[in-house]
Amino acid sequence: ALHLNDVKFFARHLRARRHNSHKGSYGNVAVIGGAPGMTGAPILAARAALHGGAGRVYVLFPDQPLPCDPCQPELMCRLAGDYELDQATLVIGPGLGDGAAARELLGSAIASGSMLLADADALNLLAAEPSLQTALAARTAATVLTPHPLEAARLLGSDIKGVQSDRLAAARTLAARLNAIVVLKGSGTVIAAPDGNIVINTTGNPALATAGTGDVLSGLCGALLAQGWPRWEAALAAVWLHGMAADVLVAEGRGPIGLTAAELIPAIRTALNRM
Ligand code: NPW
Ligand code: AMP
Ligand code: MG
Repeated sequence: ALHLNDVKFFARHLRARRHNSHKGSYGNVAVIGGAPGMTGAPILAARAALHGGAGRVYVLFPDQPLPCDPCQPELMCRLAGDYELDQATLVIGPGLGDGAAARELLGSAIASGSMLLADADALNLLAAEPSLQTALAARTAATVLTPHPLEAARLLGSDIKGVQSDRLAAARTLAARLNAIVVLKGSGTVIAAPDGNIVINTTGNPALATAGTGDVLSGLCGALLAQGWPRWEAALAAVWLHGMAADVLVAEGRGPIGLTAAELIPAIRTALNRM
């Protein structure tokens, strides 16, 4: 596997913002998640999408919508059933839960023609329903999956030990089986494509071992997809930037102990603008 350590690798996909562009030029991201008790997860993803450059960002709740995020009023919060899913790049799963509405939304998201990033509970629902896996593998629009080792184990019918003993094989198998870019998270995140391409990320550190950092990664990757990055490069760059932001914050003394997922978000924006 190639080890990812060169910013020049992605620089050609960064496009300077044209003077006469507008928010419609940078894509819509809709984050689908936030069952009661887990509303912070999609909000972190949505804030990351906004700071990652998406033109408009929605948070679509499966059951009870929050009216808005008072600390991030740019976000548009809706009941998922009231939004036409074909209008945005979809990030589904953060805090989504496993209720009936969640299952139905995942089916609709997979069936849509939109680019799709599935994380967290969306991956758990997928693991439980082979028919959804078949539908996912038949998609033509970009699909990215971002499992942590336990989510990957559920998808593979294995356990954490089995996944961690050969992380490259686990990521490769899932990418081929589900016809998706697979980001197997954890120290030394592995990014695998259905065509056999595989990379190990070199940025990041244990400051990231805290609640919500995975949700931030999913929103960031959604934002790069929405801005037109090719799927493979979007996944690689999101993982690289997320880890780089954590490395910079640790160098500044804001970690590794007690860094929060929300603090990563402005640091990711800085890393992106400096690329
Ligand atoms: P252990 O502890 O080692 O046995 P789950 P979740 C393992 C939402 N969130 N290497 C590890 O197992 C999410 O979006 C909401 C090895 C760990 O205990 C989801 O929707 C938040 N093992 C939902 O909560 C903030 C690893 O997996 C277990 C590993 C549940 O997601 C938090 C956890 O997996 C959260 O994002 C690694 N690198 N990484 C909010 N503010 O609203 C993970 N594991 O049981 O699927 O639970 O990941 O917490
Ligand atoms: P999640 O488990 O979904 O919240 O995702 C956790 C995020 O933090 C992923 O991007 C992981 O790759 C990253 N992460 C967690 N622990 C470490 C670690 N020890 N070193 C580097 N990255 C980590
Ligand atoms: Mg997670």
